[in-house]
Amino acid sequence: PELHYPPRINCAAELLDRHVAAGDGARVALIGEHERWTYAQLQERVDRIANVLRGPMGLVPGNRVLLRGTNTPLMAAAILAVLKAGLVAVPTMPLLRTRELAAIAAKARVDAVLCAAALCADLDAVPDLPPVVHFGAGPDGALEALMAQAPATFDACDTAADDVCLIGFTSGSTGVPKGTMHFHRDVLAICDCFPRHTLRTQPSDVFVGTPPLAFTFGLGGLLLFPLRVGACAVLLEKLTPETLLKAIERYRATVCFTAPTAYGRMAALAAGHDLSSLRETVSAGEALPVATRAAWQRATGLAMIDGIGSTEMLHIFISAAGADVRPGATGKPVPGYRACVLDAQGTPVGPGVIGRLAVKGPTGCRYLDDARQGDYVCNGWNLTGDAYEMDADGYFHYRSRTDDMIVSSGYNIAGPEVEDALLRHPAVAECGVVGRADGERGEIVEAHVVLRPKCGATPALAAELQDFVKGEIAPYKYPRRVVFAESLPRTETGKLQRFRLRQS
Ligand code: 3UK
Repeated sequence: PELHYPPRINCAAELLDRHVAAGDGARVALIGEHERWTYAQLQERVDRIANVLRGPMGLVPGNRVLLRGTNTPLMAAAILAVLKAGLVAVPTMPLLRTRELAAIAAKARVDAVLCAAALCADLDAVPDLPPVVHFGAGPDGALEALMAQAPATFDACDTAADDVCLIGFTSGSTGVPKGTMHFHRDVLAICDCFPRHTLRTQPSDVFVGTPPLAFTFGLGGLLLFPLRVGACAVLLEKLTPETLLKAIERYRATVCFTAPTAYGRMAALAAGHDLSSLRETVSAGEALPVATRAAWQRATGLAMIDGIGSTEMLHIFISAAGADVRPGATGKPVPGYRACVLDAQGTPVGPGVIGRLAVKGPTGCRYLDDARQGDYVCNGWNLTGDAYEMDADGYFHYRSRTDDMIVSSGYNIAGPEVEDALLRHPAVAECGVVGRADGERGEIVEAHVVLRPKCGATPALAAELQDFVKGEIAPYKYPRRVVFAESLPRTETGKLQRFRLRQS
């Protein structure tokens, strides 16, 4: 299906004002630790903040606003206000520190900063930053004080569908974070693809999950998607697997967004929790191991939706739900997107051949830094940096990041496949598999393993795990080295930091 939007459209007005105008202002939009806002109440907050931005803060359309805060209704309102006022949102991850924030502020050339009071210390040390307006300290918050003085209504800025409204920064697990620009129509397009066709969002849905709103996975899943259909989002700070389970129970959540590792941990803790309200659970950020999918299904009866997305593409573009789920595969292109697998020369390969994933659709990569653009976009196709294989039925199977393929004695070995095998062993809670330089074989397969409680980290167990892998997949892929660890290094977005395992 082709998506058509009018040439002038404001995504925040579409997501928010439409519901109030249609008489749905009394529906609950956002729930936080301390508040529950209807669509009408959210609209009023958004309008007051928009008036503050365009009034006392002196901003004009096109100006860029750095946002920093954990997942709260006020943070969500601030993001929407920036969009509604015709400004550009530059959301930043709560765990970023001074050095990273300085890099982002400089690259995005931000004109203003809105920051949760509890997180402003890291910004104080950033050089050449515009004045920081604090929020989230109750009536003492600078933003709250300005909001109280500002008019309660704001007419959405008359923006073009292809005006930039969002700059998303990649998590930058290896290098400097890269800024990706997205238009008003992109924000609407992601709402009209994956959630409409795969998740099938309903107005009665209650969304909950862990990804930060500053991560486009979280921005879509915990704010844009629910608002698009008039549903409700629960925004909670510092969720752990245990507190997320409690939140699902307490708010009778129907849709959950989080990363594969969190589902693995939640599956182990699910007994004793009433998760019967859940309708769909979405996993993204990294590959979903077959064992994790199975454990979650045993614990909840739910077939998980796996989906691959990226900051560059804004959200999920390959996925599957319900009867279309095929364990081990990510799925098929989400309606609106096309995908293929290319060889090193850029020629499409047929089923059963591993190559570089290429995708095309209503959204796509636009780096702030023009010099980077060719790294991701080639002949109109977006190259995500992932090695994928398509099967005869058109399902896409994730293999590894293109540059993470382990080459051992001439064999190409994908770390996630070995991880997938190890996770089927009852003693393994989490694992990460990387290549370790080796004089004889080039690289050897090295497994970092976190054991389940009460499993002893013994040489005998290491040998047992090696034999186990040889029985599950081609024996040459078995980990010649097994390292037991207490935990594995992960990014704020739930991704395993393989480069840190290789350095350890
Ligand atoms: C990897 C996956 C296998 C893959 C994201 C959903 O993760 C997101 O964005 P990032 O920019 O990273 C993108 C890269 O992460 N990846 C993501 N999902 C999967 N690999 N299976 C998956 N299901 O390497 C991809 O290129 O941090 C995810 C929605 C929005 C997002 N920004």
